[in-house]
Amino acid sequence: LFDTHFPGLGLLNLAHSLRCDLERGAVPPFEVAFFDEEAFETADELIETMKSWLGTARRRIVAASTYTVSIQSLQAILERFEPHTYLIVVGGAHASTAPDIDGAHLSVRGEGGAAMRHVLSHFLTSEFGTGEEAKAISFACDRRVVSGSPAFDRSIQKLPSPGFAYDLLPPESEVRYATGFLRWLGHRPQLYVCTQSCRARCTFCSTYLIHGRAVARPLHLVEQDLEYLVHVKGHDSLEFHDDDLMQHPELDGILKVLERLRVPWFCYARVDIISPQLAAALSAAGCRRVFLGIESMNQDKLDYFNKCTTVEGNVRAVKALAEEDIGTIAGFIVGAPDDDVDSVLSDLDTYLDLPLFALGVSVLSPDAGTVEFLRARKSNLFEGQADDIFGGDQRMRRVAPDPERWGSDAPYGLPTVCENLSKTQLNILRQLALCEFYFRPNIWAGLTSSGDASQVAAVRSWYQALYRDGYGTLMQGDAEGALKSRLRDLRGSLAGAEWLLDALGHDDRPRSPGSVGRDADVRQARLRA
Ligand code: B12
Ligand code: SF4
Repeated sequence: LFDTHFPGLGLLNLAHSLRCDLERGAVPPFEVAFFDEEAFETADELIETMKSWLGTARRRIVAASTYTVSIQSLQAILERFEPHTYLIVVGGAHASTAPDIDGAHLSVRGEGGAAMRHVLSHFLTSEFGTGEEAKAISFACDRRVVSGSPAFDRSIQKLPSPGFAYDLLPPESEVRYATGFLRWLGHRPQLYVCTQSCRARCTFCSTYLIHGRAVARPLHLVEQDLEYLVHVKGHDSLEFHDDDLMQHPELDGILKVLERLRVPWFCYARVDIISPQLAAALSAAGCRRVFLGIESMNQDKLDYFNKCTTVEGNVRAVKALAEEDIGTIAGFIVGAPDDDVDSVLSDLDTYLDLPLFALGVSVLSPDAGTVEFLRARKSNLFEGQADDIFGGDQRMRRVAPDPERWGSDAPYGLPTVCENLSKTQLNILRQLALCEFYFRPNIWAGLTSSGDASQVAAVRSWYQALYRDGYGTLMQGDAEGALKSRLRDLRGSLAGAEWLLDALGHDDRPRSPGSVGRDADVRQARLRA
């Protein structure tokens, strides 16, 4: 009920880009379809449907977008396509940072428009793999291994409206796109981006490795895209998945367009630019939720993450948005090298004092290619075995989560980099932070304030899961010291709380230890992929 599921914008962008290439005669004739795993009950069904659509076409190409967390399940699917019959191309977040992927013939780093144009035009010719458009493609041929380097085509600046091939999405009767309840603003949301990359360089983030320098879509194209989504496709709410929508140089113009369109919307933003004036302008334009990458309320940690923000700035931004009735969803990262129980709890206390709508808590992940990843490789934590730890490749072109070794807690199949706390302890602190934040009557009231029955049901099902899997696990563990007293206080605050009975639908209680899942969201993300 509370699961998020969105169409992959990367693939829709590539399909649109190739269709534009076709119109100007830059690629040979082709047909394209988009297959969404969510529309199928099983992987078998997905694979059979794809094979059936590809039928007996002369050239059958399967293109897939990659995430580190789900790379193994994707590989298992790709390996079901006979390599002599289908050309398998991968790209996206994981391929850009760790391009050696089993089961793929070609792996593309960075933005894929130019590379796909090259594949369609030149594969199996002597020109394949040569020239600027082939720069991003890694492949092996005749015992020759070609290692591509990231390429950024900046196509978002030029592609005509609507920018993404939304028309390829399966009908709503087959797959339901849904946002998480934290960002739920309408019944038919759609995803959109009009900028790529970010000015900042936070140590844990890989956006600039995938997208290069920041780039923005011109206002007149954004206007046409948004009108298409609202007036032609009938979406009643929008989600901007730009890393930081505020960095668009024509933001004022975009806000005017949105004000005219009169749909509620969500976006991500950095704190440093949110002023009371900007918050007022966002609100007037229909903005109702903003995800702020606050990450920590401890200045040393912000500096360690190279966040280039301040604790005071965090407070100012949240208050400015709250004044305008915009709900802030704050990011909180636990597990920096120096973190310990006391530092995480004192960080959490500061969050609890902020006028937030919601909180997202994650355990610091040394994602491939990031500064965190490079630091982890060099750190003493892994006693000189870092190459082996991330997938067994010294050049770090192959990074594979290893859940058997590192567990399926977040970050899935990867080690953590905290020197004082184990991965299990970090995940316990994560659950504690979620419980202390959400198990407060004002937060429940805020999340359910829309009065829409389906939304309340989704929030309730999430609260039930948090109570069962989060609170239940916490109460069954052996806590000591500061953690023990926090748990006692938490239990005390919930005892007999009327609002909680309402939130839980009156009937949920923690299950036995064996049946308690530790990281349901990552597991669900994997299953979905
Ligand atoms: C939107 C988004 C989501 C949406 C997903 C919507 C969807 N269905 O795609 C939601 C909120 C669900 C989500 C979830 C997660 N996300 Co996310 N997400 C993003 C975000 C902000 C934008 C992606 C996007 O749509 N961009 C716009 C399109 C046009 O760009 P693109 O997808 O990158 O595609 C271009 C290129 O990558 C390339 N390309 C992409 N696919 C392909 C395929 C081929 C064949 C080729 C040739 C090229 C190619 O060409 C495209 C056009 O230029 C990115 C950050 C970013 N700015 O990229 C993070 C990001 C991709 N997510 C990230 C992470 C970590 C996650 C989560 C694991 C978070 C979590 N802890 O749960 C989950 C995992 C989801 C899963 N699969 O299991 C990381 C990825 C790290 C990694 N190495 O995998 C990123 C980079 C964030 C970051 N800054 O670190 N995410
Ligand atoms: S501000 Fe956000 S998008 Fe930009 S580098 Fe930092 S984490 Fe990545």
